Amino acid sequence: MPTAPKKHASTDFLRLPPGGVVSCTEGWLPAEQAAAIYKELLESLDWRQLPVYLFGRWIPQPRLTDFHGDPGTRYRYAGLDLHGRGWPAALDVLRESVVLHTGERFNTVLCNLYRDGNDYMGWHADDERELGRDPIIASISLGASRRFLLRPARGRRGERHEFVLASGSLLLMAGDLQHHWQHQLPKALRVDQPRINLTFRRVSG
Ligand SMILES: O=C(O)CCC(=O)C(=O)O
Repeated sequence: MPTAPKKHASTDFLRLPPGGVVSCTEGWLPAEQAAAIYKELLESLDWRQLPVYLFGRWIPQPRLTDFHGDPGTRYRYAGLDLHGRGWPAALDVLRESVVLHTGERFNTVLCNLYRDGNDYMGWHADDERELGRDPIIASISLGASRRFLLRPARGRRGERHEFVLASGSLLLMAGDLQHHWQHQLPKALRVDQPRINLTFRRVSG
């Protein structure tokens, strides 16, 4: 049985060995702005439940997704082949803000809609080739608060860690985190409201 994760304050900075970094900033977007963007994206994005290829079979993703990026960008994971075709205005404004905040020139965003606490994302690392060796990932949360967990990747030792991601928070993952740690957004059966997550990534090739 894994031990209980170490809980972190919603504004915290973590170093996860050997060279990973996670930071969480609650209230990065003011509450009113987060609520307005949440409503706009919920209503305007093209939310779909796409099938993914995992463990040798095609299964519906346990959440809805949409993808945007600069024309010509391409992101592939779990059998999906996603192409950037430009930016809806609301996402472009957020992109500019995270670029200014981090200095990273993000050119895509993967949008996740968890309709309620039954929707989730399983353990994984963002380690696709097009993200490069040590990607910076900027993740904005909107809507219902959900738990976000980190654990050492297979073959490594260490504690589990937990953040609660509230609406308007910004989570950053950087350094070599994606090589040595995995993350997930578990089910939360008491949550009956939707949550949107936007993960800005820089892809090449
Ligand atoms: O919804 C979240 O906060 C997690 C998203 C995530 O892990 C991903 O897009 O890779």
